[in-house]
Amino acid sequence: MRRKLFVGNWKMHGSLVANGSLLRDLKAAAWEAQGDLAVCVPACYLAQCSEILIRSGIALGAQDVSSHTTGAYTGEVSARMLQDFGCKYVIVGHSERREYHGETDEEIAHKAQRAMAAGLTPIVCVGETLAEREAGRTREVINMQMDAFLSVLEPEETNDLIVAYEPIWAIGTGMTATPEMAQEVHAMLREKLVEKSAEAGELVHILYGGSMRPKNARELLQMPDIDGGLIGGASLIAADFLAIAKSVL
Ligand code: 3PY
Repeated sequence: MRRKLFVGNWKMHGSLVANGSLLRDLKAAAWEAQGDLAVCVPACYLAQCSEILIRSGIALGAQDVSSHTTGAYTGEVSARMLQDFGCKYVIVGHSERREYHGETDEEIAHKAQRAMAAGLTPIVCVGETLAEREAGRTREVINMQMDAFLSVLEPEETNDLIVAYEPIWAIGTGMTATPEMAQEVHAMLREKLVEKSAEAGELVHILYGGSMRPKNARELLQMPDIDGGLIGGASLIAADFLAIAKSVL
């Protein structure tokens, strides 16, 4: 039985003052969550957040990592650097990075490998666009994205990652996949994991990320292959993030 996991993706939001108050509110009520909590914060706030979260039980993560280990890569942050700040997780291949920064499946696979080599758990995001869904290409697109990173991992390494299904058409648009639509894709994702390793099929968390909110969380979280959420906007409000994390029956 996989324990639910709720990961906040703060995106490019926050300030020293706002982060302090959000994390203090979260820490005070984290015991109410029916699962594990983590926040993926902008890189420049890792030091601040790491200090506030010490001994809180709330894990820290980053939103991206370099596909290189070290060297002349201006602006990049390596997996080792993230590990220095106590990161447990790093989001890899979020649709916003694929779309606005041209990240390819190949680069995303390298990022996931770098993260794992440094002892971090990559949260690898996959998802289809509205046009791809409407053309009936969801399975094909998801399989391609999964194959890209699964093919560079050994079967036993596959146990140590997290997959997030982010239907691109449901990000920042207010549209949400119905629980049944989401479950259908999560089941496909689990099939792909099982093909690689039966153990990974059992162990790997598959999070739903696409406008998860307090009002839709309960129904989504009832689905057998939805193991938690990668939560955007709602994770910036402590009460909303916690309300989602309490929506488990
Ligand atoms: C969203 O919920 O909008 C996200 O992109 C989560 O990563």
